[in-house]
Amino acid sequence: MSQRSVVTIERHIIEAERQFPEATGAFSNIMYDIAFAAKMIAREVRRAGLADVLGYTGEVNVQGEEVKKLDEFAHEVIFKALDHTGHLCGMASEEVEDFIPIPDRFPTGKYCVLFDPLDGSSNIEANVSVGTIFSVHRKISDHERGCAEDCLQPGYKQVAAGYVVYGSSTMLVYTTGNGVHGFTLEPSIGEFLLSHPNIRIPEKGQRIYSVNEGNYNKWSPEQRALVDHLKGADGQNPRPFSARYIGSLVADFHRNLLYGGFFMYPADHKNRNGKLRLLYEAAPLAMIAEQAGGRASDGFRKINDIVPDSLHQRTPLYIGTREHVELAEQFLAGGRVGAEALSIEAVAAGV
Ligand code: P6P
Repeated sequence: MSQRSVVTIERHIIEAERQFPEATGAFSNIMYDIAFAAKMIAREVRRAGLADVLGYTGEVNVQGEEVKKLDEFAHEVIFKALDHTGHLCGMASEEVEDFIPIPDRFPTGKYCVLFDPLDGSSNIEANVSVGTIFSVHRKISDHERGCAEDCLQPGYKQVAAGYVVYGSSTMLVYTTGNGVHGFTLEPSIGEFLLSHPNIRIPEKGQRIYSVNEGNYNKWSPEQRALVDHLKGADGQNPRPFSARYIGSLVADFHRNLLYGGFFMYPADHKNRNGKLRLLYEAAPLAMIAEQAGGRASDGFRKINDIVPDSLHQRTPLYIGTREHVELAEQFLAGGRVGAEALSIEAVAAGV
């Protein structure tokens, strides 16, 4: 019988909080509330095959996408789990165009939470994994209760970041800047149990690249050269990568986090800033990737150095195994030279 104790996410959060004597518990409560919302969403996602849940509300969100009921449900669950607690000064959600103030009837606090309530929801009807992504910042504005300025912060200022992947099991993965920890939901008791302590992207992990190659003709020559190199089409890579693309950011990222490899959503001629959102998709995942020993950039600069201008601004994203993201940056800078200029070791390693 294993002597390893069962660590719930609540216990993990409390033990982490004890490391900060000045902690008021507000931050811990936010994490509990997010975990609670995740359980509620997981239950509905598991039932997504039921006719009464699927289908469209007929409304359109800020992304111009028809809103599936589960998107809306997930947004409402997270909002209602957090709006009354007195710990937040506001929120931002993929589903809502503007900054979301705390309702006047509730007190406010010193944190704000940004979230994508159900990323990849277009995959739900195909039973493909989907996810929730969240980012936590401290209040910085002088506004009495909170305002958009509190959300418009660069990723390096995040105090916590995480995601929930609703797949064959439901996992919540988060960091507060002290490593990355994964919890798997045990549905029979309704608890997230620590299953992946101190996740690190494997140093010599799998050589996987993840990108929608259907956009190849819209990419820059440098981006095309990169992907040609990754699959050995340029004759300069003795160890071609494998391609994996789920089309669901959280699922693609989660695989890279555990196995190695990297995910790309490049800019293209139509979308000069790519498709993914900086504040509640790229930045939280970038904090996790960096905490797990990986790297996240827009192809030229670290994601978490980008100072945002608007809540829903987009960014190209390259994220995962550090060496792989750095290789992408070499190509995008146009600085990639032929194999003859690389060290013998690098060529042998198929970098
Ligand atoms: P494409 C899902 O719609 C999403 O926002 C991400 O989860 C995913 O990585 C990306 O878009 C897929 O986009 O253009 O490849 O279908």
